[in-house]
Amino acid sequence: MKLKLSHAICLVSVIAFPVGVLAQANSDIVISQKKRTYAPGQVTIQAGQSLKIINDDIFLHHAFVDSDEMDFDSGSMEEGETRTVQFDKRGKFQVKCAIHPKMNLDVTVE
Ligand SMILES: [Cu+2]
Repeated sequence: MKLKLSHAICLVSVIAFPVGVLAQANSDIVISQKKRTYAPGQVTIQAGQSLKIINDDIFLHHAFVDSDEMDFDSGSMEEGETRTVQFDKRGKFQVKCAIHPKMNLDVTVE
C-alpha cells in the first residue's frame, strides 16, 4: 500500500511540473489553433512576453489582435506555420481570426 501511494505522488509531480514551468518561465506560451479554436482560450502574461501561435489545424487561419493599442496581423497561416506576437502594453486584448469569426483568445497582460 505504501508503494502504491508513493507512485501516486510521483505521478502527480510529473503532471504538475510542466504547468509550473509554463507559469513561471518568461518564455513563449504556445497557442494551438486546432479545430478552429484557440487553445488555451485565455492566457495571462507579463508585459513583454510573447505568444507563439501555431497552426496545428487542417484549415488556413489568419490571426490578428483586435485593438487600437497594438498592431499584429499574422497574414494567412498555412498548416504547420507559426507566428510570434509580443505584448508590450498592459491591458486586455483579443486575438481573433479573420477567417473564422468565432475564434477568440483573451489575453490579459499584467
Ligand atoms: Cu481561423
